[in-house]
Formats: sequence, structure tokens, C-alpha cells
Amino acid sequence: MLIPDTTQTVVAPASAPGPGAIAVVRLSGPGAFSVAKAFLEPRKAFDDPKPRSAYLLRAHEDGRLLDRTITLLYPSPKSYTGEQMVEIFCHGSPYIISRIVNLAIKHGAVEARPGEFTFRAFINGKLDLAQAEAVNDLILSESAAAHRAAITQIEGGVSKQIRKLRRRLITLLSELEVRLDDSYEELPALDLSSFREKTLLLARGIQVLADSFEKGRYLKHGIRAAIAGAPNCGKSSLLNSLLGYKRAIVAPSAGTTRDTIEEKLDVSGLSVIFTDTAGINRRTGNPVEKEGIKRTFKALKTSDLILWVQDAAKSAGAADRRVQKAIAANAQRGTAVLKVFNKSDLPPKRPPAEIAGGTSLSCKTGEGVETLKKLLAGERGRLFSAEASAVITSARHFQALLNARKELEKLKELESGKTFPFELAAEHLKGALGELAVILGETTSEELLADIFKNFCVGK
Ligand SMILES: Nc1nc2c(ncn2[C@@H]2O[C@H](COP(=O)(O)OP(=O)(O)OP(=O)(O)O)[C@@H](O)[C@H]2O)c(=O)[nH]1
Ligand SMILES: [Mg+2]
Repeated sequence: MLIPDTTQTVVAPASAPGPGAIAVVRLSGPGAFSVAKAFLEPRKAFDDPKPRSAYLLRAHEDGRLLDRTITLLYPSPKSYTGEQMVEIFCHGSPYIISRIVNLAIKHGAVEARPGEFTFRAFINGKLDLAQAEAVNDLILSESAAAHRAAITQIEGGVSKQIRKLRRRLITLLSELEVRLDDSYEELPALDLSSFREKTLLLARGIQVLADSFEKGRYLKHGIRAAIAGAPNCGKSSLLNSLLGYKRAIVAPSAGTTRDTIEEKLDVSGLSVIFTDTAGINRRTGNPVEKEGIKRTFKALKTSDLILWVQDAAKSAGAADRRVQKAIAANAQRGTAVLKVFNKSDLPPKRPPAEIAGGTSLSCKTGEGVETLKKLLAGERGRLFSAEASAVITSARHFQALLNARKELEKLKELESGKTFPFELAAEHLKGALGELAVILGETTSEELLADIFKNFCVGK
């Protein structure tokens, strides 16, 4: 069976593995109380518990005290999963945790699969699929921006947008269906131009939401910033200065960095993945250096932002021009290029006007590094102007929206024909509706559900 059997009672530790002050073991399912009652005392706590109340209960194994616990009891449906639930807060010893899990299993529970609690919440209608997926994003969020996107989605931000689009689709569909049912032709003829207009607006609405996916990708995974420049200009030094520790090797010889080095940093709530690259050198015969430069080009191609580092204590030369060319040839359209003039602690060899066109800093003294970070944080505004509204962060949702949009494209083709075939048009609207239903998990295959929840943590 691909998806779990929800008639069983499941158990799993919900806190991170390893020792900790306190750990949580969760039980959910029709037998949660009776399983927990078998090893937690006093038993009368389970008789008629107040929803979401805490009880001081002793866990016993073979007549011996295992731990004193604080246990929360959730009579159904007032729980995360909607089922009867028990959460046992014990001391965070891996031994105690495994004993409690074993006791639960001994008394009839089975081990929960990854994400099974959230899966049950979904099956029981506590969350729709888009909300359930965001629970995992929330757990994995590493920056304020990723957190914001996930929490908005859990609170129903994305689902609300999808439902709005769905209502508009249903209105259009009903205009066709009433006429398909109207065998006596009592209704006025369909106003095709207004219908066409509404379809167009709806297709645009779907596209706007789909377009937020790019933004959503940044929010979820962070933006990619490549650090590029001529050999020896201080790229690795800049990576280290931004991170605040010596991640990359820095040396006076040119060609120190061969492979690309990636490191993630939270810059004012925005995750930025910095890539230190090999200096772009003139044609080299050295196969390792060649490969390094190939990787630099790839980093330029896949970046959302490029920090172009130049040595301000050296006049602009052929090496800088090569870098400029490489950026022009590889960077995607719309990629921001921020110029960084390094080594400001040394006498400048560049005209002040040139330096004014970028950020002047010194990796040696640290002067100007904060200014650069502020500038990076400012990029956030450019990338996420509509941050408050819901954004699509899931590739699955993005694909479904594109599919829905395609269905409307086909409808448009029909509308431009001589006669407008209602039945065919209704089929495309239903197709689009089906795509939106998949996002909310209303018509989602078992395979897809299994695939979504398998990436969750156990206990969530
Ligand atoms: N004076 C001064 N020297 C610096 C500064 N930043 C880096 N350097 C020096 O410049 C040299 C090259 O620094 P790296 O950070 O290795 O330069 P890179 O661009 O990564 O070099 P490659 O990886 O070889 O392309 C080292 O000797 C650094 O100590 C700075 O702000 N001021
Ligand atoms: Mg380097």
C-alpha cells in the first residue's frame, strides 16, 4: 500500500534525534488513549480528559518507573490530525524515547511513516494538500523569507488564491453547462465577447500566480550570488569576509581557487548562497584550471546575482575585460551585477568615478563589507516586491498552474473559430479545474501523495 492505513494507531518521536532536555513522543489514531493508558499512570486521566489539557503522568515499564512525563491529551477531533492524539513530553534521552515508543508498539501502536501525522491531518480535512506541503517547508525554512512564504501557505494564502481562481472557472463553466442543458433554447445566446474577455482575464490571473514561482524559488532555497572576477582580486577573501570565517583558501598567487565553493548565509532575513569561483584567466592549458573556469561559467549562468570583484589597487586590465565578457556571455537576462572594488586599504589605481559605480571595500580591514550586505538585502525588494501576497514555492503547483493555463489557451483557440463548440470548451474548463483540484489535493493520486509525504520528517 502506497499510503498509510489510517485505521491504525501510530507512534513516533517528534523531536530531533539525539539527547536533549525534553523530547516529544506522539501517538495518533483511534486507539491512542488506550495504548497510552497501558503504560501511563494514573489511568483515570484518560477517562474524560479536557481537550488539549496537560497531565503529569508516570511512564512505567515492567512495574518500574521509566520517567515522569507531561502528557497532552487530545480527544478527537480537536487535534492536529483530527484523530485522538497523545503527546508525551519526557526527558530527552534516546533510551527513554525508544522505550516509550516500544511500549506503545507493544500495546498496539505501529511506527508512523514520515509525515504520517500531517498526512492524517490532510485526510481528515484539517489541512488541504497545499497547506500540508508547507508544513515541511516551514520545518526546513532557514531564513525569514522562506519562513514567511511557508507560514503564509500554511495559513491558507496559496489555497485561497487557488479557490478564487476555481470559483471564476466554475462561473464560466456554468455559463456553458446551462446552455448545454437548455434543449428548448429558452436562455439568451451566450455573449461570446464577454465570455472571451473573462477567459482571458482568468488565464492572466493563473499566469500571475504561476509567475510568482520564480520568487518562491528564491524564498524557499535562497538566491544564488556568484562571486566572480579576475585572478587574485580577492574573491575568496570576499566570501570569507561575508561569512565571517575562513571558508576558502586565500593566497597571494593567482589561480588559488580551482573549484567553486558554495556557502549559504542569512543576509537580513534573505538566504543567499554565495559561490566563490575560479578567477577567469586567459586561455590555459592546465586541465584542472580549464575545468575550474568551466565551473565559473556555470555559476554565472545559474546565478540570480553576480558580485563582480575588481582589484581597485590595480588599473583595469585585460583580465577585467575578460571577466566582463564572460559575464555578458553567461549571465541570464535580468541578473543583477553588483560591482565590488576590493583592496580599498591600498592606494587606488582606478578613477574615483569608476569606483563610485560600485561598492568600495577592503576584505583586509573589513571596511565596506557591511555596506555590501545592506546592498544585497536591498536586492530583496527587487526580487520580492509582492512578498506579502501568496507565492508559489512548489514545482508541483507551478506545473499544475501551467497546465491549467494551457487548457484555457485551447479554449481561446475554440473561441476564435466560426462556431463555438460548447461541449469541447466545457471539457477544457473541466481540465483546468482538475489541475487546480490537484494542488489542493482533492483529486490527487496515491502515488503523488506518497511522494509528497515521504520527504517529511518522522513524527510530523
Ligand atoms: N591589501 C589587501 N589585500 C587583499 C585584500 N583582499 C584580498 N587581498 C589579498 O589578495 C590576494 C588574493 O586574495 P584571494 O582572496 O585569494 O583572491 P582570489 O580572487 O580568490 O584569487 P584566485 O582564487 O586565485 O582567483 C591574497 O594575498 C589576499 O590576502 C584587501 O582587501 N586588501
Ligand atoms: Mg580564490
